[in-house]
Amino acid sequence: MYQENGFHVAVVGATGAVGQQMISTLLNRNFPIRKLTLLSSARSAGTKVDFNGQEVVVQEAKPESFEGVDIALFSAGGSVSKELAPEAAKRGAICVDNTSAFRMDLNTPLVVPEVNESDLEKHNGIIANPNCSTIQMVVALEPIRQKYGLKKVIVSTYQAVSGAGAAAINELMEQTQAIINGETYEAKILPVKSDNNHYQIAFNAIPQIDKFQENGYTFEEMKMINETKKIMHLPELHVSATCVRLPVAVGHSESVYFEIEAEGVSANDIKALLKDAPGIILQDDPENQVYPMPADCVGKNDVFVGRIRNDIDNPRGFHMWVVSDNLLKGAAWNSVQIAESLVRLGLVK
Ligand code: NAP
Ligand code: 3JN
Repeated sequence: MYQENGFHVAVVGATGAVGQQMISTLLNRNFPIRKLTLLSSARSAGTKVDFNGQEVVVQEAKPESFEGVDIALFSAGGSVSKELAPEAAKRGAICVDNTSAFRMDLNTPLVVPEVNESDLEKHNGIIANPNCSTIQMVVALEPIRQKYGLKKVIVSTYQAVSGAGAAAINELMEQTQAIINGETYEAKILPVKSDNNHYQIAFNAIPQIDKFQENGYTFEEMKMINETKKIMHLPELHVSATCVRLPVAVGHSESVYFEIEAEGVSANDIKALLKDAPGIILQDDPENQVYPMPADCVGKNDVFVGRIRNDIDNPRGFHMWVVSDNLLKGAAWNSVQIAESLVRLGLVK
């Protein structure tokens, strides 16, 4: 499991919903690890984590924790990344940051390997991993952009609670059980733990993910809009988003409307293109009721696409349904995939 010629890898936020998936993804991919350092806040320091049969003790994340680290995967919130990623980079580590802290920074590449792997070459010690909802959408849109050009995207999301962390998964499970038992359960986490009001998620749909901005969009919606333009190198692309939380544990779904530049393209052309596109599994057979659903995508690294059809009124407009495991391609797998690309491109010292 440990490889003598491998890298010293640190996972920051190792006890969290994403951090746990990062650890299992590193293991499943047989990522070349010489030494594994697991970091969290002081609350979880001392926790023992099993790594392929060997115990690793979680430590409190501090600037000194990154001495000798080659690759640091951050997933402990934006304020932790803002404080500690520059400290890690200063000590020679390449940081792959899963938070929004550096995503829109002009000097930080924002990378989805299927779309813009070559942006990694411009890194200055920190690489940003995009928002989960953005990642699965751009994987599906990029082959379409390459072949037919892209003018406009309008997306509505149906997001799983695990995107809001381990506490939100517990809230959905306990609240569902309480309602079934006829008991009351006070919502404390969703839609946003630090916001004023909390609403029932069990048997409900909440049209708020992250805090509202002055323009009436939520921060999650603005992340999708701004990150899509940056990753696809399309500052002029028209993008709009509505993000909704559903009582699903894992797996984000998206209804994506897009308008292409080319004329005379059919839904079958788009299906043929996506069938062989990297990172995508096409599940599109309406006659046999075949389409992607989150329950089928859990634990898989791919982006699943179906329900591809022409807009009734606009021959250049199309609709598709895009589903992926938000903790894997949306977070842990995309980060480990970036780390694999960095190694393959010889960008890790
Ligand atoms: P989570 O389940 O609540 O876990 C949070 C993790 O961060 C825990 O390991 C926690 O350690 C650690 N942590 C908290 N404060 C810390 C501190 N001061 N110093 C060091 N570690 C600290 O949350 P999650 O769902 O894993 O998400 C974590 C972060 O990942 C989010 O805040 C977000 O920025 C990012 N994220 C990104 C995406 C994406 O779209 N790409 C999706 C989900 C999450 P303790 O156990 O000690 O509390
Ligand atoms: O809610 C979701 O489904 C995705 C949430 C992602 C998230 C949660 C808390 C903080 C992020 C993110 O990565 O965009 C952040 C953040 O801004 O770092």
